[in-house]
Amino acid sequence: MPLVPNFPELIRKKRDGGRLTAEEIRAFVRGVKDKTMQDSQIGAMLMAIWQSGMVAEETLALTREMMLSGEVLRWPKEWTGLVVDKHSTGGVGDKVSIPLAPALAAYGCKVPMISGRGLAHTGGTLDKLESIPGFNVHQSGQQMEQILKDVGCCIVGQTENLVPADKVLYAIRDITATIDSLPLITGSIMSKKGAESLYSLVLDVKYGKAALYKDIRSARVLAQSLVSAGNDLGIRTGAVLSSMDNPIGRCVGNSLEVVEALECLKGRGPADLHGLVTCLGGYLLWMSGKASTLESGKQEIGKTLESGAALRKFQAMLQAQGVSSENARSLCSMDSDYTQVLRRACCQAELEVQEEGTVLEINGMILAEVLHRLGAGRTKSGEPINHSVGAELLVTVGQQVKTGDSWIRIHYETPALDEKLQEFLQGALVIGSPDLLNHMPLVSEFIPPK
Ligand code: IUR
Repeated sequence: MPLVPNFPELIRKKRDGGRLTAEEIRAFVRGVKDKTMQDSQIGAMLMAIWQSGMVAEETLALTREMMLSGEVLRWPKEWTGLVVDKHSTGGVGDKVSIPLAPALAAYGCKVPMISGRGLAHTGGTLDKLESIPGFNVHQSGQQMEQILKDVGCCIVGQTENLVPADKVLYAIRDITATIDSLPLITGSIMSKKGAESLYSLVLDVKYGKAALYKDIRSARVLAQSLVSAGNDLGIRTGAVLSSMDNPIGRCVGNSLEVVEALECLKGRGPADLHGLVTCLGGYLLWMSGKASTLESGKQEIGKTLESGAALRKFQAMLQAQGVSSENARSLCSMDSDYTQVLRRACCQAELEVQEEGTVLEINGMILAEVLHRLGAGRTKSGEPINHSVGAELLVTVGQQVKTGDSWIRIHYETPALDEKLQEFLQGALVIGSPDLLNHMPLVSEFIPPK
């Protein structure tokens, strides 16, 4: 390669379906990191990758180069076998990481979770946690190690030192319609997990109407790509395929999801959320040899939620990441008035059921699109979001409802929930006969480590 890479040439090669060499991929990632590549060129390269794809070797080279764009964390020897994590491909109402990280810490694991912000219509753990005043997602490697020593888990974002290439690519993918690309997702997720120097990792690969991949077959291909990249990096990596048609839990939107995650940590969360947290955590414990069966792994995670041990870890993590002790205590008390700490939107509106029957589905994609338009997500890189925008579902799938029952409460400010949006939102509620109910379990497949 010449000293200054010819970026238009690289973009052209990928655009025309060529295979990039490891050296060319290194030049691309370096150009992203040191800003010698312009944002317009980065956007064009992302679109070329989205269109032409990458073979497995290119995807692995991309993942490694992204990981090496920053610091690769190293942990004390005595933590060998203890450092674990979970990551999801994103969904609607997916707040699983928030209770799961402290639950794993309560079990004795070390969880250096590097998460992301909202991508397209899906929510991001970092945005959710930033609805808590003072919560600081920017932590150095040294600070992360101290928090893992003192607490056992932290949830942080990419920085100039930690997977900086993903920090840039993630934000540009979000605004260039290049999120749903197998090599880009693999590079993004697995570079972060590689930089965490994990022993073991569980991935939640979602499929369905509100997921990036709509059908289980393409989600399975993505899961296999992620699992093989993980194992190539020396991480014991397994995945579950889970359905993402209806939102997870009853709350969608950043601060409302924090409330629901806290309820789960207090042993009172919705059954589907509790089930997903214990399933993913249980699978991770089993996969990494810390539980003898999947069932006992699930039970161990369940115990940390029911005993309050995970909640205490979460409270300690909040304080370690900048939340005042008074606010952390208030959020984690069993009779918390969450609005003392989390800002509540000034306006709420409830929508009514328009026909009698059984709730067959609450379309997470439609709901996410409405919340996005109300300010819960971004359309420009780095744009501020309104953490208080969200929705509470007042009915669940399988429930019998009557005309006039309230089915959803929307929290909004500016822009307002106008008639057009209300009409669009009504399309999310699917009512019908109970024999049309889908009885598929949320988690339908486990992909073991290679
Ligand atoms: N989470 C990430 O960290 N990166 C991605 O590309 C997706 C989810 I999709």
